[in-house]
Amino acid sequence: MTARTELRRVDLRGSSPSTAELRAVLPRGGVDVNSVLHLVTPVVEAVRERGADAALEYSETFDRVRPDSVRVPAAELAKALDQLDPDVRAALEVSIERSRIVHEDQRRSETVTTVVPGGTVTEKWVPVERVGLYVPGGNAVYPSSVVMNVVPAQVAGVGSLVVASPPQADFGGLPHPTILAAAALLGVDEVWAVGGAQGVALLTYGGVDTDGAALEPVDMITGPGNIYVTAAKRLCRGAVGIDSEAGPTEIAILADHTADPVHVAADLISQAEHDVLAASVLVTTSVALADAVTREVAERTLTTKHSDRVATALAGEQSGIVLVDTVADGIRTVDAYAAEHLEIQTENASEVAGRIRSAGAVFVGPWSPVSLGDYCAGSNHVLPTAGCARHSSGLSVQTFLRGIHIVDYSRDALDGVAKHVVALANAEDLPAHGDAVRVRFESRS
Ligand code: HSO
Ligand code: ZN
Repeated sequence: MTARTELRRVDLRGSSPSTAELRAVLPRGGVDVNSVLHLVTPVVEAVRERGADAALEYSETFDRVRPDSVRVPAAELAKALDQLDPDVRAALEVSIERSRIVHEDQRRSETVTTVVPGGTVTEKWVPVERVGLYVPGGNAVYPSSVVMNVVPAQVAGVGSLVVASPPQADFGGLPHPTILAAAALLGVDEVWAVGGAQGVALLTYGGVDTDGAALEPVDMITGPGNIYVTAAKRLCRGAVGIDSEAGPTEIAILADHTADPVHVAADLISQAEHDVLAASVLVTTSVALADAVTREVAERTLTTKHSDRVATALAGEQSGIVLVDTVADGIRTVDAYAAEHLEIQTENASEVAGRIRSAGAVFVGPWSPVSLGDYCAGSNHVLPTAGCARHSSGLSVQTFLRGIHIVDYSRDALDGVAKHVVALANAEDLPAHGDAVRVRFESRS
């Protein structure tokens, strides 16, 4: 069955809404992660108490397959890489290479600040020791996401990496072969066949594999997943670090009369293809463009492969066309929306892009579609969704680094500031803090 699609319109022309009003009227969906916490809590608890045995039982229930072991044998990784389609391998190699170039430029170097003579604060950057990268299975088999998670972690210097992905009944209880091949191509040799909430819990608490080998817990988990995975990450946060919570994907396009409606329609559809909850939003100054995009989208939705999914996503309350008076109003609108992906299809696109304050990633002009960024731009495609771009960034080398301040003051440097430390300590009614400075300068007899 194929459905016709009509993007709903929000007409903001002639009004000047505040940021809060904009957030209220702009299309936006959302998933209620809290609503599944009660289902996920017992899974996390069972894995915390009984480790891999419990995780394997849940795999049997939810994935309908029980892998022989959690750890995927090295021979299976090699075999998957061997059998990988050569075109896909070549494309992954380009994706990895471009991603490495960009992420290598994100490396942080130590800074030493001399605050006063004899008083320095050094900031050094230390990679997280052990990271678990969650890779979904099911419909969404994304080797590109393996690249986007692994590359920044490797560039940051993370010493120990494990990829976890659900066992697939169709592949004898192993994760999808393309995921295994991507891991092998990236030089990741530790892959676990475990997914869902039980996968997140096993990464967090560790366990013992069927052959008695240790499944060591990780310090941090990154990577997208469904609502249960996200709920499990929320529950395990603290025991492990997590990246931001990934919601359904979003594309916003800020366009004027110069935009090509075919490009705009194709790009709106491209991200709607991910999920019935995906959001595709066009913000435009041009009614003629809005009309042309509406026609194009309806036509293309009929023939695109995942027609029903796309139609549902585009007809959903999270998608639509927003009409604004000027490009400046459009900038205010997309800033309030804070899209995961924002395309700028206007006159002077790079100048407009330079004025954007909130977006996970910005794609400038007619030759930088989001699909390029999904695979081969060199940028990262793990980006903040649901308006989190107002306060968060996408995955980067920084995600996997911890900054540590090293405070090193001499006697004179401490003496020079001692009275201020004592004054602030007294103001906070913490006199022992002041004493800890004062005793150092008192003569003891
Ligand atoms: N657009 C998705 C990433 C992706 N696209 C993976 C294709 N494969 C979220 O940024
Ligand atoms: Zn995508």
